[in-house]
Amino acid sequence: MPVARPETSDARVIAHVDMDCFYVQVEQRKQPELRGLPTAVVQYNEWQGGGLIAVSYEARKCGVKRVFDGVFRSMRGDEAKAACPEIQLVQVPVARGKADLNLYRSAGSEVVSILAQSGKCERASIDEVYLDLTDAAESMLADAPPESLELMDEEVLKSHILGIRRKDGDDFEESVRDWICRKDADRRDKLLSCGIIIVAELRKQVLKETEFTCSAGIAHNKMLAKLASGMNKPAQQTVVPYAAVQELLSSLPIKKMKQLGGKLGTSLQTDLGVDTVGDLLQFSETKLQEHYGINTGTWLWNIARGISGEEVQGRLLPKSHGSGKTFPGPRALKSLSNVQHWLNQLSEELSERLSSDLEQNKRIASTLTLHASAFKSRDSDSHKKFPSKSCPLRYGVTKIQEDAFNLFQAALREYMGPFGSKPQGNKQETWRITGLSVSASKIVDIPSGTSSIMRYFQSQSTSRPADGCVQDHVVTPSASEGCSEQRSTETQAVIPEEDTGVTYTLPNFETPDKDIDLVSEKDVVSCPSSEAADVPAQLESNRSTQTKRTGRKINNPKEKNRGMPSIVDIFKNYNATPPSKQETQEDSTVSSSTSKRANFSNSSHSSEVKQESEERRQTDWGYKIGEIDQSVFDELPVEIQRELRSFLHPNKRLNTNSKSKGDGSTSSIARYFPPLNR
Ligand code: TTP
Repeated sequence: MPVARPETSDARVIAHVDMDCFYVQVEQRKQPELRGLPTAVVQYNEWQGGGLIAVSYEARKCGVKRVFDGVFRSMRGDEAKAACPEIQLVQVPVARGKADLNLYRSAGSEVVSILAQSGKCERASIDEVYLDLTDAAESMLADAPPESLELMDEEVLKSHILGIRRKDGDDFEESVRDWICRKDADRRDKLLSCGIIIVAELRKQVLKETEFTCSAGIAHNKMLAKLASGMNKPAQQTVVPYAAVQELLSSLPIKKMKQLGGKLGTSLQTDLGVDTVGDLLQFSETKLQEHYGINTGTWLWNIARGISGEEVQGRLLPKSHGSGKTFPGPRALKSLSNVQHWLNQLSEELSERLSSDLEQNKRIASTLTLHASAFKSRDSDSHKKFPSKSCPLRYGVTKIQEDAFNLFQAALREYMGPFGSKPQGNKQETWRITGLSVSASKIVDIPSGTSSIMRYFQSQSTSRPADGCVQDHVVTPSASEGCSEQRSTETQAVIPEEDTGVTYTLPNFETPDKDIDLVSEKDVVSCPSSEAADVPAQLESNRSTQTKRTGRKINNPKEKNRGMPSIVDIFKNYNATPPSKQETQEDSTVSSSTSKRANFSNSSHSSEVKQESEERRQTDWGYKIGEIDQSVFDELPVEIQRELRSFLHPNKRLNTNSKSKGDGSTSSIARYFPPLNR
C-alpha cells in the first residue's frame, strides 16, 4: 500500500518534554537525603501504606510499580515495602482532607518558564510540555549547522535516533554524531539534528535551574514526539526521523497510541482485527469513515501514516482548573449532606485557584462543570453513567459551592430516573457516589482597557446557554483529531485520593493530579427537561431545604431551570447599539472616567434630566436596575464591583467619588485590566 507523505508538518521540529517520576523528584528536591534512594510518593491515607502515585526509577528496578500489571489498582505502600524493603515512602501534602498538588503544580511551572524561552510552548499537563522548535532549528541551520560544530555535547551524543543502522562494534556516540553531521541529509533530517542539539541544551538547563531531570521526544509532529519521549526514560531523548515513522508505527500496539487506549482502541481490535497502528494501513479512509464517522475515520487514516496536523498551542497556562476526589469502596458517599460537604471542599479549592489565576494571569473562567461517578444499590441499570452537568460559572466560593451542589442535584435526579423516589419491592433504591469533581473551563484572558469590558462580557454571553440553566455536559469528538476526549480519559488512572487500591476507569472524570487539559469541553447542548415529577426522597427533602436556604421560592417552572443569575447574564443584556449624540455624551461620562461621572452628577441637571438618564441607563442594560440581585457583583474583583455599583447608582457614588478624585486616581477598572504583559 502506498504511504502518503505527511504534508506540511514534516518540516517542523516538535519536542515533547516529560519530567521523570515527577512527584518523586519534587519530593527529593525538598528532602535531598532521598536522592538516589528507591522512593515513592503515596496518597495521604495510610490504608496498607497508601496507594503509590509516583515511583522513582531506583524503586522501579526492584519491581515497584504505580499500577499492578493486569490489575486495575495501584500498588500499596505495604506491597512496595515487600518488594523493596529499603523504599522511602513520602506522602502527598494534604489540604481540605484531600491531596494538595500545589507544590507539584508550581514545580511544573518552573520548568515551563525555562522551556518557554526556546519557542512556542504548550503546557500539556502538570509535568509535560510541547515545544515547536521549528524557528530555532531553522536559525541554527542557517547560522551554525550541526556539521560545523567542533564539539558536541555528551547529552546530544546520548540521543536515541530511531532507524539508525549500526553494525556490530559500532560506537553508539559516534553513530549519533555521524547521523547528526551528515552533509547529504535532507532538510527535514537536518532540522531534526538541530532540534536534537537544542533539546539537549534545554534539558541541561532545566536540570541546572530546577534540579529535575526530564526526557524528551523530538519529531516532526506532536503525536510522534509524544510517542518518542516515553521510549527511553529517565533523562534521555529519542528522535523520530521521517524515515523511521512507518517502522515505529508498524509495531506499536494500537492501545499505546494516545486516544486509542479506550473504547475506540478496543473496537479497532475486536471489530477490525487491528493490533498495531501499522495494521490500520490496510483500510481505506472511506472504510474507516464508514466505521467511525468522517472525522474519526480520517484521523485514524492519518495516524496510521504518522500524520498529525495538531499545532503546538502556545499556552503556558492550564486550559481548565479542576478539583476532585474519589471515594472508593466503603468510603462511597451515600448522603446528600456528605456530598455537599465534599463539594464545598472541592469548590473551595477550585475557587482559590480561580482567584489566583485571575490575580496573576488576568484570566476568567466561564463554565462550571460537575462530574461524578456513582452506582445504585440494586442496580438494574448498572451501566447508566452519572451525568455531568455544567452551568455558567459565578465567582465567589459560596456561589461555586451552591452551584456545584445544584448541579449535583440535577444530575442525581436524572441518574435516579423517575422511579428514584419510589420503593421497588420493599426497599428504596439508594445511590453511592464514588468520585466527585468540579472544574472550571472556557478560560479566557480579560481584555485590557475599560471599554472592552462590555465587549468581553458580551462575547462571553453569546457563547452561553440561552437562559443560564444547568446543562448536560457533553463531550463531542474533536474536529481537529476526530477523537473524543471521553475516549482519551478512559484510560486507567490512579487517583491520588483513592483509598482502597481500586483503580478506576473514569470517563469524563477529571483526574485531580493531572489537572491540565483533561477537561476539554466542547459545547453544552441541551437543557434537561424540567424537574422530574418523581424525585428521590432524599432530594425532595433537600430541595425544600435549599429553597429555605436561599430564601427564594421557585414558582415559575421556567425559572426553576435557570440556575442563579450570573454577572454575565446582566452584561449580555447590555445594549451595544450606537447611542444618540446625547447618549454618547452621557455614556462616556458614566463608563470611562470616574471624574467625569462625578462632574456629571454634581452638575445642576434638573431632576427630569436625571430621571431621563436613569431611564436610558435602564433601557441600555435591559434590566431594571432595582431588580438586579446585587449579589451578582460579588463575582467580580472588589474594585470593579465598586465601580459598577457606582455606575448603576451614580448618586451613591458621589460620597466616595470626591475622595478618589482628590487622590487623582484613575479608573479602577482600567487599573485592574492593564495591558497584558506575558
Ligand atoms: P506521569 O508523567 O505519568 O509519570 P511520572 O512522571 O511519575 O513517571 P514517568 O517518569 O514514567 O513519566 O505522571 C506525572 C505525575 O502525575 C506523577 O509523578 C504523579 C502524578 N500521577 C498521579 O498522581 N496519578 C496518575 O495516575 C498518574 C498517571 C500520574
